[in-house]
Amino acid sequence: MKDTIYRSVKNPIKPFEFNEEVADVFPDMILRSVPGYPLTISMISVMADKYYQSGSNIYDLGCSLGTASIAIQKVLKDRKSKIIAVDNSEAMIKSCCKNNIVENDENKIDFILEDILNTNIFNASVVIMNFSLQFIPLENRKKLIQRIFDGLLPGGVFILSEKIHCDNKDENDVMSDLHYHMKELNGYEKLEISSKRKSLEDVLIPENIDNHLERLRQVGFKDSFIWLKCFNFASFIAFK
Ligand code: GEK
Repeated sequence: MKDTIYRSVKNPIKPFEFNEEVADVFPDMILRSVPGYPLTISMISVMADKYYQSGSNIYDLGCSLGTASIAIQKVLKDRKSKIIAVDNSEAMIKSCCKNNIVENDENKIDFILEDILNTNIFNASVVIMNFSLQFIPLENRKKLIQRIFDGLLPGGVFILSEKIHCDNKDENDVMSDLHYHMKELNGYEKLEISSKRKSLEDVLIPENIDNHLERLRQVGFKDSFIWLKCFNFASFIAFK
């Protein structure tokens, strides 16, 4: 279903919410809005396959419609694993449960409706936050990442994708302009783009790359690298 949520201007523009209206159009919305989304998903499955440890858990925190989990489930095939996919949007989790027709007991996905700040993370070899940390209040981010670190097994990995902010104003302007240009080429109108941007203000808070790397180091990750960057979006892999 096509995302036309911001096509007609509804004043005042309300803060963005992951409600049923968004869940219904989410695949189209994320594909046309996040540069390199399909590549990110397919490479997450490559990294999960590489770093998954037998008998451990995989967490997909802020899973939306479970796209990353489903890609991992496919790649792990009959390797025994437990994929725990968590989101606090009822509309998203309802849709996941309805659509998850893949019957696979070897590496089944448990879809859980929960705030990821409360998720019990243990025996994990792979933890994914694909564009979800940016929605967590700034003051809670370090505590959450510490819990992820603590729940990982030695050798486990944390894969983190985020919209990022660049401190250099010129660089930030170029990257944002390119992102908006991509959205226009993907069929969004200028007004739609600016209305969505307004609704995301104070809801999606991007940080700069150094903040991310420094926090990963502070909680204990021994190495963290950027494995993908496209315009003002980046994805990190951190090793315990
Ligand atoms: C993908 N990872 O397709 N607890 C649980 N879920 C949350 C919380 C929270 N506190 N805050 C936000 N979310 C997905 C895409 S979308 C990214 C992730 C985007 C959830 C929120 O409900 C939404 O489903 C998701 O994080 C962010 O690979 O829309 O830009």
